[in-house]
Amino acid sequence: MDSPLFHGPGQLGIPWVDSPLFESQLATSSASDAQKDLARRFGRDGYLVLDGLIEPDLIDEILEDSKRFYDPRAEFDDLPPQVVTLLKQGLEQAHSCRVQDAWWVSDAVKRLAAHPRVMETLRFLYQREPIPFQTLSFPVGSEQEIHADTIHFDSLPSSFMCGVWVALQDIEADQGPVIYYPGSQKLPVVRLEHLNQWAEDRSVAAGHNYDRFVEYVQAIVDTGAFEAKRLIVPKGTVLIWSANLLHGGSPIDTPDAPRHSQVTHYFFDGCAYTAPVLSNLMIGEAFLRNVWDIGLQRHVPHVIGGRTLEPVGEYGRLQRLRLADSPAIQDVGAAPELGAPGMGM
Ligand SMILES: O=C(O)CCC(=O)C(=O)O
Ligand SMILES: [Fe+2]
Repeated sequence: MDSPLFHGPGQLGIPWVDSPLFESQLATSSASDAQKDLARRFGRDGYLVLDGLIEPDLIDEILEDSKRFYDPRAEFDDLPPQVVTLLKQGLEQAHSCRVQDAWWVSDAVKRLAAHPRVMETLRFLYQREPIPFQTLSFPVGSEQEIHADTIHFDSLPSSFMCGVWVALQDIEADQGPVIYYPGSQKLPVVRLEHLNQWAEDRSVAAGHNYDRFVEYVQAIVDTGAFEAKRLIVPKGTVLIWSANLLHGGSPIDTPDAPRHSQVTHYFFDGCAYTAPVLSNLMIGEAFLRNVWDIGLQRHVPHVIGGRTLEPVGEYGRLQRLRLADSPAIQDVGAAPELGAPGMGM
């Protein structure tokens, strides 16, 4: 029991609040009673609703900037073409209008993604450094099917990921509020092998595999085992959901009702970062995410147990990982170039 692995929260490759050692570590922690309560609730329910964290002025600045990034005619000549494609592609969707990674063109979006009070809360909940790696800006409800983010974004070891959703306006029941299922984060993390699926080299397979996942989640919801909650909240409210919590966007009852919100997705440091829906993790083939820290504006390496990993070989879009400092397997092949920042899905 002298190993630091068992003393320090955040040392194990299991998120702190899910760890069997959580309660005993909490008992000896210097955290305030209020913080302890927060961590316990996050562990039990898989989410937290917080208010008073975000300055109204910052939200107004985002809303002002969003007029430009939601405008389909806006031109961004100073940006790399692949970033412009990224910014524009969600606007063209008939359903679920959104802009991915608007932080490229809005400093306010970037500041919300790396907001010190959000970062501080996540750092405490996970006892690791949070990495904001993707923003999604929504002018209307997403009407997104119920899912867990672990199918899109998961770490190795698993579940060092969360979403933070911020209401940029008051949200009422008819505007397609976020829907979520408290406690569902305790279900097993599901990957393709649990659904009898494989990731193929061609991207077309991803949609098919995702459909199977959505059917699986819907079957869980249909059992009635989890109570649905809808997020009807004032402007400025923050919802944190853990990676495996089931959530989505409820139907919009009033057509064209706005539902301005920003979601930022976070990983935590000391992990490798994958897209499970595009990976065969059961046989060590990973679609690795190219993680760009939006706050620090730097690339984040894949690290497990303090040792850096690098990708080797390529199987279509899939790769294997090896320890960068392991001489034994130096001859496996050269690591391919990593792509441009922010190009993860
Ligand atoms: O905003 C929503 O309705 C859901 C968004 C979502 O699921 C996500 O960004 O992970
Ligand atoms: Fe999600």
